[in-house]
Amino acid sequence: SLILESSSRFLPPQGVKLSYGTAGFRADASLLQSTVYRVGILAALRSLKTQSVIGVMITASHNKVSDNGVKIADPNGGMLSQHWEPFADALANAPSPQELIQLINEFVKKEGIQFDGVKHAEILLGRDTRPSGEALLEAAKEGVASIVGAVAMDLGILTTPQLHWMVWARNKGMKASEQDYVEQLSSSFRCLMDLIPSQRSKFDGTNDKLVVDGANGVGGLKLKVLEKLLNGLLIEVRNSSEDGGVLNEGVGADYVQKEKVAPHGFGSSDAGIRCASLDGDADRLVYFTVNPESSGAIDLVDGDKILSLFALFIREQLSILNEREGTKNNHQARLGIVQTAYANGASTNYLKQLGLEINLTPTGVKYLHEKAAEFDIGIYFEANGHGTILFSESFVGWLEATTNELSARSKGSDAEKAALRLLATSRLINQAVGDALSGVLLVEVILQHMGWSIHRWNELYHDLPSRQLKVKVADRTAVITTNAETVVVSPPGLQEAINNETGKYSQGRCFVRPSGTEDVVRVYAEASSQEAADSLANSVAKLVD
Ligand code: 16G
Ligand code: ZN
Repeated sequence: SLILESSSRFLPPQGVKLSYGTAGFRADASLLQSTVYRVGILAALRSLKTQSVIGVMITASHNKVSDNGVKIADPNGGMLSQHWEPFADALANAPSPQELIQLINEFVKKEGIQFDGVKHAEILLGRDTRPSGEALLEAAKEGVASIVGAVAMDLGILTTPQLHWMVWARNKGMKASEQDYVEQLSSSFRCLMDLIPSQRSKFDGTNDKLVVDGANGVGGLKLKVLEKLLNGLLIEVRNSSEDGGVLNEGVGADYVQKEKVAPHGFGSSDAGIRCASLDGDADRLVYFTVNPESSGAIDLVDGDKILSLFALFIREQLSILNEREGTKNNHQARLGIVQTAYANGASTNYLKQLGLEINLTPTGVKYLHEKAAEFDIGIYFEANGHGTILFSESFVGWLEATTNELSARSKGSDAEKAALRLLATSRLINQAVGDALSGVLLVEVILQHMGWSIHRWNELYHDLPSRQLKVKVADRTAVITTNAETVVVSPPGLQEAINNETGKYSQGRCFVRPSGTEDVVRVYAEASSQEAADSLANSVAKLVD
C-alpha cells in the first residue's frame, strides 16, 4: 500500500513516547518527522470521517526555537475532538509500519470511515517561522498523500489563528484565503472605527501610537500587512521574524506575562507608550507599559484585563439594544464569561460586580472554548492572553434581522449603531480560536471608542499580587484535581494541607495542578502582598514536593 511505502521512510525515534496534549504533539524538532507524517494521515482520515476540510498547523508557539509541534484544526476551526486524541497517541507511537497500518485499519473500521465517500479528503497545512517547519511540512504532505485521493494545500507561513480561521471559513462555505482573512479583519475594524461616538475624543493625543513586540515570529509579519488597511491606526512593529532575533528568546507574550519585564528591544525611552506583545505563533496577546522608574519593569495588562475591556464594551452595546423602544422580537442575550483558576481574583471580583455570569473551566483552550460556545455571546480568556469572543449562529442571525429592522425604522439611532457594532465585532474577532491580531484590533478600537488611554484601562481594577512556581516531581500524574483544577482529590490530605496554609493569608488563594505541557506540577498563589503571595506559593510547593 501507499502507507507501507512512505511510512517506512518515516520511522519513529526510539525510546520516545509522545502524547497529543493540550497543544498537540510537541518535542524537539529533530524528533518530529515521523510524528508529523502520521498526523498527516490522521488529518486525512479526520477529513474523510467529517466530510470537511481539516487543518494541520506546525508550531511550538512560545516554546524555544529548536522545539516544534503539530496540531489539528477540526471542521469548526477548533481543537481536534478529544474522542480522537487516544488514536492520535497510538498512531504517533506505533513502532513499525506494519503496526501503523494495522492500527489504521482497525480504526477505520471502528469509525466507519468511507474511502469512496462523496468528498475526498482536503487538508490545509500551515507553519510558523521555525526553520524546522519547512521539512516538517513536507512530512505532513507525504502523510496526507498516503491516503488515496487526499489533497493537501500548503499555505506556507501563517499564524496559528489564521490557519484555524481558514478551516472554519472554508467549512462555512465562505471565502477563506489569507487575503480574505485580512480583508474581513480590516473592514470590520474600519466599520467599528466609523461607529465611534463623535463626542468621544480619539485619545488624549500623547500616546496614539501602538508598539508591538512580535516575539521574533510570524505575528509581526502579518500585522504589517494588516496595518496598511487600518486607516491611520499607527502601529510600530518590533521583533518581527525578519529582524533576525531568535524566536521567543527574551521576547513575546509568554515571556512578558510570566517574567513581568519588558521584552528585548523595549526600554525606558518607551515609558508611558502603549505596548503589546504577541507570542511566537500569534495566538496570545498581552499589553504593557514600560515603567519609567525601574529598568525593565512593566505594568502588565494581561488576558484578564483584555477580557474585562471586551466584556464592558459588549455589555454596553447589549444594554443600548435592550433600551430601544417598540421592537417586536425582543431578545435578552445571554452573555457568559469564561476564565480559568489562573484568572487574577481581582478580575473575577470586578466582573462579578458588573453582574456578569462567570464560569470556570480547566486550563486549555478546548475547555474554555467549549464553555463559551454555550452562550449567545461567550467571552473567554486565559490570563496568559489567549482568548476570543464567540457569537452563536442564532444570535448573529437575530442581530442581522434586528439591524435590518432598525435601519428601516430608525436609521442612525443608538440602537442601530449598537447592533452594527456587535455585528462588526463578530466579524473582527476570530470565531475559531484566540487570535492576537484580531484581538489587538479590537482592543485598539474599543480604547478609542471609550476614549481611554492604556492607563485608564489598567485602572479598571488592581491585580492581586500572585506567584507561580513549578515543582519537579517523580510523577506529576499522581496529582489529580477537580472543580476546574481548584481542588486536589489525590494524593489524599494534600488539599487539607493547602487549605491550612492558605487560611494563614489575608486574601489568600492557592491551587496546584499537573502541567499539560511540561513534566512539572504548577503552583499558583495569590495574597494581599507580593511577599505573602511568594511565601504562600513556597510553602505549598514544599507540600507538593
Ligand atoms: C497550552 C494551551 C494553553 C494553556 C497552556 C497551559 C491550547 C491551544 N494551549 O499552551 O491554553 O494555557 O497549555 O500549559 O490549549 P500548562 O498545562 O503547562 O500549564
Ligand atoms: Zn501560541
